Amino acid sequence: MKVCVLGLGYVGLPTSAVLARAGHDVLGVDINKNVVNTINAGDIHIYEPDLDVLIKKSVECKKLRAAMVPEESDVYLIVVPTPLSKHKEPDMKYVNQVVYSVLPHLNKGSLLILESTSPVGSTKNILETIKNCRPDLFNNGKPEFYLAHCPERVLPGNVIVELINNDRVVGGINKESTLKAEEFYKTFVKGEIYKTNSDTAEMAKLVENAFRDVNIAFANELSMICDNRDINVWELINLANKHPRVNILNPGAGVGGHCIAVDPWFIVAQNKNSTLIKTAREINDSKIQWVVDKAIQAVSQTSQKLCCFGMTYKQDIDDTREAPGIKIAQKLIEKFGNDRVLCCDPNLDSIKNLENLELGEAISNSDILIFCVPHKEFKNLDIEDLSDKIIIDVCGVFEE
Ligand code: SAJ
Repeated sequence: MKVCVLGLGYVGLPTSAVLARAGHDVLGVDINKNVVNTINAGDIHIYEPDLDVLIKKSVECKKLRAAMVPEESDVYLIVVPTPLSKHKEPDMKYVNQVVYSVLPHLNKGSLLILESTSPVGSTKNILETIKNCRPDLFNNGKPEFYLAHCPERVLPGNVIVELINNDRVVGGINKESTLKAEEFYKTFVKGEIYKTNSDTAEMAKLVENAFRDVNIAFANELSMICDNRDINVWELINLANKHPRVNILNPGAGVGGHCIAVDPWFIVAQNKNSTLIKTAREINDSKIQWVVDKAIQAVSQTSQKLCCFGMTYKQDIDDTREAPGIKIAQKLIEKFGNDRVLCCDPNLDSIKNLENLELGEAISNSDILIFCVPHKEFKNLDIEDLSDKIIIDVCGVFEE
């Protein structure tokens, strides 16, 4: 099939590569000219294990090419960002833009799939747009094309493996669309494909990430409750998890990344009753300030220097999107100034607007060490060697 993938980011590019490997003729579309040129040269603009080899091969054997505008295809996949507006509402402008860009190319029999994480009702809204602009694609009010939502569910760092092996949920605007989308995913997915309607598919993705956020909030709340008591929260969670039906997640410096800290707001924006989901978001966001306050309380002399360790949004990756460590460092710099606040992340070459010190140098130059994510390099440190330092370990680096 000829497949047009709209958006060549963290999910769209690996998806294009996997589709090309499965034998489809793939056109990747992106509004960024540099991205298009990079892909056409057989290179990549994002890091993801094994992606470079796959893209190079797909481009060389002419199964994948990139362009700035879509072309007539059998399948269109929308994989563009759906960011959060400053009012914490989903911003659908990129989805709307690509929908308008494919409208002239749609035919009777075309399959259009929305993969971007979207608020409930988004796929039906696309149907309305098509109805208004392309009435020729309807017969007695019935669409003669196929339209479905199939949320992406991949974990950054393991995208290629998960794109193929994860189970998928597909939800069409009607039964025919669901079946058509299922048939398409079966050409490259080994996991199970579960069929539902488009509203449920949209909500499933939001709920998966909200579930995780609520559970992390529980762990974060516990860590704040246990602080200043003779209770080590890590030991506590470990003990509670011995119960056969309890599985508490890990507290940390806050929740980062582009999914878990964002998607639950899509539910809150549409539902005034989602008190628990909203509160969980607030607890996880507040953890950042809590860490900052703890660091401020630890300072007893103006000569002391503080260092934040771990500037990515989680351990052992190089992605800094919404990283709590960066926010903590920025707040501490506001309070103490650039000279007294240092940063260290062995996974990053540089950190935007912050100086990144090598691990040994960072330790020897600071008095108060704040660990924000448990990178393996930090776990290898011997706490005995740090006995002259004040350690704020909010992510369990030194726990079993
Ligand atoms: N975190 C904790 N405690 C924990 C687990 C995570 O504080 O016990 C923090 C992490 O440090 C990080 C944040 O939560 O800051 C998110 O990390 P994550 O590993 O839970 O999730 P992401 O954002 O890397 O990827 C998630 C995945 N969703 C789930 O695991 C439910 C992935 O499957 C989704 O496809 C992806 O979001 C997405 O695109 O929505």
